[in-house]
Amino acid sequence: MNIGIVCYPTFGGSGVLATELGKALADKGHNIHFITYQQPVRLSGFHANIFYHEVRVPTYPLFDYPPYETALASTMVDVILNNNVELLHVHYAIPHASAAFMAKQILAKQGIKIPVITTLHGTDITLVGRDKTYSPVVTFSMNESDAITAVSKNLRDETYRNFKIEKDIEVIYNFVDVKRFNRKPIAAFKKVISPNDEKILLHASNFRKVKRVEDVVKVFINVSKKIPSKLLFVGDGPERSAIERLCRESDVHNDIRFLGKQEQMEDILAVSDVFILPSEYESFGLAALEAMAAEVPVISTNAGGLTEINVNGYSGFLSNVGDVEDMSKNTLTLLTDEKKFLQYKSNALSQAKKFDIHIIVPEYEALYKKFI
Ligand code: GMT
Repeated sequence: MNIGIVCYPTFGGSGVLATELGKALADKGHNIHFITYQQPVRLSGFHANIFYHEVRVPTYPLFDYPPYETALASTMVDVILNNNVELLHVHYAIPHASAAFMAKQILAKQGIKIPVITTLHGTDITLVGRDKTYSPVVTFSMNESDAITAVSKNLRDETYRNFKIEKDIEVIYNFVDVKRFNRKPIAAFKKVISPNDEKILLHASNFRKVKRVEDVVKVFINVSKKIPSKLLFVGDGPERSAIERLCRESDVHNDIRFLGKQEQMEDILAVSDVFILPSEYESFGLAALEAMAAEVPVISTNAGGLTEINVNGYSGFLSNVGDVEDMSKNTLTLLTDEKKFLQYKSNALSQAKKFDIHIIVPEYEALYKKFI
């Protein structure tokens, strides 16, 4: 199949998932055309079946806001016409679904029928898409898509709750390449991070308010009162400088390291003991799934789709949003009982295997086949 994939090229979960999907489909022999404004971060090296088409957004003195959506729709038309693309798969509704609708209409005038699949990822529905500035266009373009998928049951239900959707939303869970994430720790790296074999807590996110990163710091302060430990932060975003300030004001600031944006998450996960995700909402929580694939138990909230991924008392623990004391207690339960910890590590891996790339990618292929 010749598939066009549209996504955000950044470190965000939707872009990561879309890029990994494209790479997996290319490995299976399909031709994949990425249409984005930058090379996606997880797309490196050369693959015979992968093509990258940049969306150029020319500026003009009149444009206070360069019309990205128009540029995107025009690039979609150009790529489809010149590469025999048979289907467009857009990740994140805004503005990808409406740009795809526009491209579809332009091509229809030329007698070309191009199916559009929209995959909803989370904030496109729960935060941004619900805003009345966007919601009429989001609702319309979802309904005009040939198929809609959501990355969890929770997100599907939230979409039905917040928008007037006239068709079925299929749940296709996010996935992880378990083989890639299940790595041996690099001893030299571990030694640098925890020279005296301290326990390592990890958090990775885009440091938005919805992630409640301050709760990670609070949990770490509680945990390090009881056992020697280190905290690693991966990622960057609007809340990062406030979090750095919070850390600097605490007694444990020397035990906290900010690693910034990282491409080799598997190496960082391999040295980590526990992954902390105290989000106010996650439609899925791809970062938690990647942690579980690396045998790292997850301490998370029970918000949104996290309950479908992390199993309380099995692959980790779930707490109410903001219940720092419970999250601290659960972290200590794992880190002070070696037998239990090893059991949870193995459970985390078993749970991640249910979302393995080899199980989920065929679900997308089957969906594409219905329309091509
Ligand atoms: O908030 C983020 O983490 C970024 C956002 C995105 O679209 O890049 O993530 C959303 O999509 C991910 C991939 O499907 C999910 O794993 C995240 O849970 C979801 N974020 C939220 O719902 C807040």
